[in-house]
Amino acid sequence: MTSPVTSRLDGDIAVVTIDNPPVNALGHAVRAGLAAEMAAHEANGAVAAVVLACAGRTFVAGADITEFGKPMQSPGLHEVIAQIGQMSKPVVAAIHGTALGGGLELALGCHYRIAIATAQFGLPEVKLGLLPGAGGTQRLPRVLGAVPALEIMTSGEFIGSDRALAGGLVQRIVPDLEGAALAFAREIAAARPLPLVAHDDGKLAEARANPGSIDEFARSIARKSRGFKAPAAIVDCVKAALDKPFAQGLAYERERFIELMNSPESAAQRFAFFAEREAGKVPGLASDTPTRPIRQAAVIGAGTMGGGIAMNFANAGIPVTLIETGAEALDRGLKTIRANYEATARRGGITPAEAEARVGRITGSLTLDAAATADIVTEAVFEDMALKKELFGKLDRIVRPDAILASNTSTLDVDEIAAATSRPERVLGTHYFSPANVMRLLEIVRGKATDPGVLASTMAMARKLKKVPVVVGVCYGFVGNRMLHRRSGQVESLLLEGASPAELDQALLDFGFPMGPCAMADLAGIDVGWRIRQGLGLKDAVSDRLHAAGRLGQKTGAGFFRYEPGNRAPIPDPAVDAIIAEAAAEKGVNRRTIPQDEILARLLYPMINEAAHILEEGIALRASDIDIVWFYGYGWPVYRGGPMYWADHVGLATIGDTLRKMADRLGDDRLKPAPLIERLAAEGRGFLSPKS
Ligand code: 3H9
Repeated sequence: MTSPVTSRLDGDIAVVTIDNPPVNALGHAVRAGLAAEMAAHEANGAVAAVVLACAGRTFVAGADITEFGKPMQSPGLHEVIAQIGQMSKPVVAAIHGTALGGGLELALGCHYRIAIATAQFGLPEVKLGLLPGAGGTQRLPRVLGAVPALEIMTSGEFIGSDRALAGGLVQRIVPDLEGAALAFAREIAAARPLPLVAHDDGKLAEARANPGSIDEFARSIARKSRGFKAPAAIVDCVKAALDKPFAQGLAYERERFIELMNSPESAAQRFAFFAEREAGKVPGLASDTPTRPIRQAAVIGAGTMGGGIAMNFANAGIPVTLIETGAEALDRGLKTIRANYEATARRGGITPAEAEARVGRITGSLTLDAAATADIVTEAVFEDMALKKELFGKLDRIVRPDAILASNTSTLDVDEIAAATSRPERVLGTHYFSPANVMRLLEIVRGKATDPGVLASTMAMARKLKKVPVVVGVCYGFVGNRMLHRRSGQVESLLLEGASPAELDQALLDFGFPMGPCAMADLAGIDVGWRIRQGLGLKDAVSDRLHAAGRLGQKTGAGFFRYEPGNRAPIPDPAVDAIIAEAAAEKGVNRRTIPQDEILARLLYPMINEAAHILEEGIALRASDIDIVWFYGYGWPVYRGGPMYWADHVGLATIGDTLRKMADRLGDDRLKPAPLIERLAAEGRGFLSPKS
């Protein structure tokens, strides 16, 4: 097998090139190739300096994540980096694309780094539940200072070449990498001593003089990263960088890296990384399916959803027309958008000029004709089939023949909406999640007639809008809301049986959700759920009573909880306990104390059961897509894996047994385990187990 690492000589400069598509990950063959090439150049008296560069679209984007969890083959990355550090001639990393994780650590182990202006740098291991394990926690603080390095490592965010140059992470920004790298290598070939980050701890002086700054950072990161192990471990490693000699700091980092690598949290986060990439692939949809770029968009409906959707386009630099029927509603929608952007600018998220530019990309209109030139028209009007069909019929006569017609329906039949047009093949659903400008999930609802090019173009658009697209089929509520509906069904019966709203919420908060179901209902508005139930002819003994009492949630200062003015923190309210007790008495329910693990099973297992039906019906393409929906649409804690991954770890036999008992006790046949759960449990498999 040919090595992914090769060398060529340009006079007395050796150029070592890593060519390991797609992202030049540091798999075993690369590490072994690097070790061999570096040893050869060290031994070759005709080589005065070495340039380390990468072929393809990027510098090394990290260790090879697919190798994690398996025994590591020698040489390890830290060994290769140590070998470079011991060389008697300079090694220059020449960086383009993204130098990430082990890639940046490799570059930090070289004597010099140069980059082109578009290069980006980061240590995103934290997103995989890991810490930089090849010297990153010891070297980056020595280059940038302890707190700036902590910010980069605990957020996983990338920095650009301007910041890298200013901080001393790179020595030079060059216009053309190849020629400039050779010239730079010649320039420094004879300079001695060879500079190594490990030898220079001047930038640590500030944090050493003020250890309180690290403690303060540790406290703030602990608040923000509840349930995640890696951020605190990164802080510990930086403390080691401050307190211990370099070699001991490195050893401590290694120990903590291995601990995280073997943790269930990291295994779940690594699963999530690949699941997200998998969700972008649609079986039968060729990766080279031609797509049409979206250059102009229109959104119908200037309410909360429509406004949020329009902001997505504006954020991505795409001009968008926001269309409403009444001047007052349009004006309100546009004002809200402006206020949102101004608030982001005040918080420092974007500059005031950028806020103005984004507002400037959104034009209001009171006529549907304004959608005539759009590449995609997104409907975000009231959830009413007759209204949507009428609108799509009208749009059909107005929009360009090649325009995409998208509905933001959260429940309705996209095929029925498409049938109201003469071009059902150009219609699909784009289901955004509230707040639409923040939440990253986009359920793309493929209708039975949706054209592959329309689907591919919408997925490409989603990525441009920085969304995570997941393709789903047509059914009531699609993937996310259909499952959520099952959870909501249990809230009422748990309350009647004796759990308090605070106990319900605490069970999910402890599991890692950012919010419990009762606080979430208060945020969305108790009247919203009430209106949906009215439409479906459903009743809810507790919520209907809250509604009748005018407890509409946060907006009225009371719902399942009460709220102090100007404060969103939910406070348990004895008045609600009385309402629940009254409802339970009326229904003749015997109340009892319900343990937290039972609450959790009652809330989550019915959702998993519904997901099994969703999978069997082919509404989701694969189990891991369901996990992605829950990470990005509902705040499912990624360190537990998604509902499917988690269910596999609980065991489908356990879940099936519990569901069967629940169904019997509550007299609810919908809780009976789905045939897929029964079948997989009988085979000893999980949702995500490969087919044997
Ligand atoms: C690390 O470095 C640990 C060290 O500190 C210590 C070691 C001792 N490995 O995202 P894309 C695949 S931890 C294996 O669609 P983009 C990916 O699965 C690592 N495979 O492209 C996909 O495969 P497929 C720290 C990887 O242009 C294909 O490449 N580094 C890896 O949108 C294209 O990926 C990171 O966490 C990998 N490291 O974005 C960086 N990376 O085509 C992780 C990617 O079969 N990577 N693949 O589906 C990224 O953030 C993005 O992939 C990147 C490109 C920004 C590079």
